[in-house]
Amino acid sequence: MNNPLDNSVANPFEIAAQAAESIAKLTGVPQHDIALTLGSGWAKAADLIGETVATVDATEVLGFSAPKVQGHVATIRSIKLPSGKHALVLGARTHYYEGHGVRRVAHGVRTAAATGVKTMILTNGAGGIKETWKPGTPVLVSDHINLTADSPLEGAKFVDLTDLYSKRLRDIARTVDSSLDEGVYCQFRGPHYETPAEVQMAKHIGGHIVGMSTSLEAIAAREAGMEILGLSLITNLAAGIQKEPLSHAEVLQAGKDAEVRISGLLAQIVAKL
Ligand code: 8IG
Repeated sequence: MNNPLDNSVANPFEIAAQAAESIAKLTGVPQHDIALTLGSGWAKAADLIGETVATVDATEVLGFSAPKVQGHVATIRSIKLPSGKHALVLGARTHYYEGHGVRRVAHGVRTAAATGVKTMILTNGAGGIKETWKPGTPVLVSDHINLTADSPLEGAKFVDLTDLYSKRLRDIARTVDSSLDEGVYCQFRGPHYETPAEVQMAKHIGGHIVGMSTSLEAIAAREAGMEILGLSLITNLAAGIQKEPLSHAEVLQAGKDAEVRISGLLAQIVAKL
């Protein structure tokens, strides 16, 4: 239960470096090139992108802890792509709403960076504001609005976030599926879903997607110098956009229903990186 990241005098980058060292040891792969965080609905992609070299229980790696949400998995997988590149699949996202602070949220991407990763793929399940999006629609994240009022950066680190979600990588994704739409991701703290009024606020300030992850991780990934691809699976229309109340069970089911299709899409995108 003791997590070294919770010690405020510890250096999170040092802990990420140590975590990367154990991943190298436990997987036998000294360096990784691409990392993927698989959110709800995206888990099957891990089986499709290549050959699994090793699966590590995330709790064996420094700084990681078991996720509390049903439907989330706590493994770290090393996968060899047909291209020969090595992908690290992080099934162990810590959400901001868990209340363990931004260091734990950023630890996955910081560890990925420490293993040598240059391309970070962040996926999530999310609510859609655009009425043309049906549940099960995958969309590219074009930008974000961070509504957590927090940052994974500590101290005077003025990191540029222009083109945070790489235009180059979005263009590559659209060579796989030209119908892929894109939108601005609004990260709310959660774990409650939004009120319809909050969804209207998100819409008015330029948001298209509402979720509870990704933005803080993307900031940490950019700080670490990685290029970022963001993908959301719209599992539900946001509160008030859909007439029915939101249920976590239905959200998980929509993710399951779309999983094979969107995981295939993601695998095809990864093959082009
Ligand atoms: I799946 O409608 C999923 N995650 N904030 N709002 C927020 N997060 C979500 C939603 C949603 N659906």
